Amino acid sequence: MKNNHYSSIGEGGKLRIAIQKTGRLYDDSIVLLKECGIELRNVKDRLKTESDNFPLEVFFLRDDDIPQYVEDGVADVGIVGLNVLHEKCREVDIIEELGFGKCRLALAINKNDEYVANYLQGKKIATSYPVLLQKYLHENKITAEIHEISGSVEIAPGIGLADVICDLVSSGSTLFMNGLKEVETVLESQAVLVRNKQLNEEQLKWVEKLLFRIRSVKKANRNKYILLNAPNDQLSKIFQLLPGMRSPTVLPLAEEGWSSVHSVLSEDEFWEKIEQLKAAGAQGILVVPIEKMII
Ligand code: PRT
Ligand code: ZN
Repeated sequence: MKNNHYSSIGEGGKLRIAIQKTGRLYDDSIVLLKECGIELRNVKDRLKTESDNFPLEVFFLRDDDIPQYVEDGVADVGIVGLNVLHEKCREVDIIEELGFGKCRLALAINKNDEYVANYLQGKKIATSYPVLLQKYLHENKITAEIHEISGSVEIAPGIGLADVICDLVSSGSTLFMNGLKEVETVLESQAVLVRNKQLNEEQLKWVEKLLFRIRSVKKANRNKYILLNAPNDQLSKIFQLLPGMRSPTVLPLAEEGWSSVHSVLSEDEFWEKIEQLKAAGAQGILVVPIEKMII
């Protein structure tokens, strides 16, 4: 299908985004757009919807179809798992990792088997990801038989269909419940924003605006706003722990010799920093979420 479809940006048109219709990526995709301040008209039971406060049209599709729709230019951008994207081998640009839908495509074997060297040689492996598995086997010089099945891959060893499986894993409980253990990672995956390769200037401009909002939301989600009280003679120690965006904000408290310090903390170092701040004399620590972070 040709790019620059009639309803894309230009002459009152809208940027078109493809997201999963139902499934594991649906809720997070809708929440992300919402956090970006993009309000969608009624999204339930629709093939597509649009926003009135951002020029965006949303197509709801099966995740497997999203790479092709974006490659063909039926949608300008899309949200899809890296696992599906790489399996489908479509020519699109990955423009942002979105941090949700995290999982890994992994090889798993019977939990009672010892995973010795060359274990996989000559084995029968069941998977819904034959392309990614073939690539992995080739790169690791393993000769094995790929048995492609479309769902419930985890039951394949139990019914004698395969010796090994190659499937998506997140918590690992499905493997555990089926008497399997994970032995190799084929691909680390998460949802990504992809873009058609031939967008025009106007389309690119709106993709950039969308991307700017997504990055601000992601940054805000990764950070917390922190407020604390500290004796003035401890402030320099506390400043070292809290660099903030530029430097912390300091306000005097009504009680002499004390100050209120405000700053931003990244989630990754959060608990460690809180302990260090307490040890440095901080009291009354408040931590609040940040809605957007524009730097
Ligand atoms: O209908 P449509 O084709 O759109 O949906 P789908 O059924 O193909 O996909 P869906 O909704 O199940 O998953 C969409 C995407 O979510 C996947 O392509 C991945 O990118 C991502 N994702 C993240 C996962 C998982 N985590 C996941 N755990 N997709 C599937 N699983 C399954 C896995 O296949 C296994 O059956 O969950 C089970 C394992 O989970 P744990 O937690 O027990 O390890
Ligand atoms: Zn699917």
